[in-house]
Amino acid sequence: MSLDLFSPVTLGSVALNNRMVMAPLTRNRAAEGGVPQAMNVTYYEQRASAGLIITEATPISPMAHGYPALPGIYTEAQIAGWRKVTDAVHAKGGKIVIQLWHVGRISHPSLLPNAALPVAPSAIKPKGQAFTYQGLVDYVTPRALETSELPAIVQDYVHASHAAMTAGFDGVEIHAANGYLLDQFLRDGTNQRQDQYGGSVENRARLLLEVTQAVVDAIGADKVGVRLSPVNPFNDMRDSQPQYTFDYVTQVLNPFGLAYLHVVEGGIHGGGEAEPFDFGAMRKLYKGAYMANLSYDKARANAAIANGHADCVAFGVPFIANPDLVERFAQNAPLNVADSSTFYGGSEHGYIDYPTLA
Ligand code: 8OZ
Repeated sequence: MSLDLFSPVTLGSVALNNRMVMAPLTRNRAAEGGVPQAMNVTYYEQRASAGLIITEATPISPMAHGYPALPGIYTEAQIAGWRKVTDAVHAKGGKIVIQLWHVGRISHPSLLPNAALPVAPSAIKPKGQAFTYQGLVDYVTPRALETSELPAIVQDYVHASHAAMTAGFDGVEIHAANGYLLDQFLRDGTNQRQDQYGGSVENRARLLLEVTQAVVDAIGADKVGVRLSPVNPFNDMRDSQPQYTFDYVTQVLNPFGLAYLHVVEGGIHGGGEAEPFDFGAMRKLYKGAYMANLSYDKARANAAIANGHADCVAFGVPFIANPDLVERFAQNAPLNVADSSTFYGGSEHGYIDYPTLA
């Protein structure tokens, strides 16, 4: 029998009942203060049959915020809120890691302490508009971080990782994808720094590697994953040599012995056409467990696992609309269709009221 989505697998120290991962999904439904609330507990608990849940992207500090109603992972109240989530998922036999997030330039002063400017590797304004509490507003030109400010950001990741352990998570995923802070350092369209964090790919990867090392030192490599998106143009991102850049990043992540590498294998969120990229070649460079993501269906996911491309596959939209996606795939049952008008913010409707099989 070849491996498929229903074969158990262990990623670092995290033992999964199956290889169906719930992808990180921004839903904008946290309570005041970035505190997870009752409907968030229900939402994750309903999806606990996934082999692994990756939480929605979660800011590691007040300056890491970039959208309304995000949960955080840096205050006592946030930790207590998340503890209810992890307890509920564990009681159902599931596993859950939290995605650690700093948005960098994808923010707006109205979302930041003292109306601060968003921070970024370089002072380059993204095209497009920020989601704020006042609606869509043009992005502003961010402030370029001083070299001397970077150690404090690394420490924010460490603080958030300890908070995640206190909150009962099985691990953390470092969000280095989709045009947020760490990805802004990796790709040369957003990184025009002159210091040791810009220029060569070795320099552009430095912040991600320092964050990864610090988080690994804090909680152990077997509880840490990293997410990359080499060619996702969302958030006005580009790199002049994506294959070269991300083949390098993949290879320098090998020595950490991480729980997994999670890769968005193309463009998502309607950010435009993704450049060509050989994900098979990148995957072959990686020595550890590989999590694939990008509009996979059951057949393509099973094929990717059977042929050794992926160890597990993350599904996003299907898990929004189908809390029992694992059971539906097992039975070849029809899937509920997701309502995109309720993806970002709102009530319990479109969040915890999708039906399970009878
Ligand atoms: C969609 C809307 C807001 C945030 C990502 C965290 O792309 C996100 C995100 C996606 O990683």
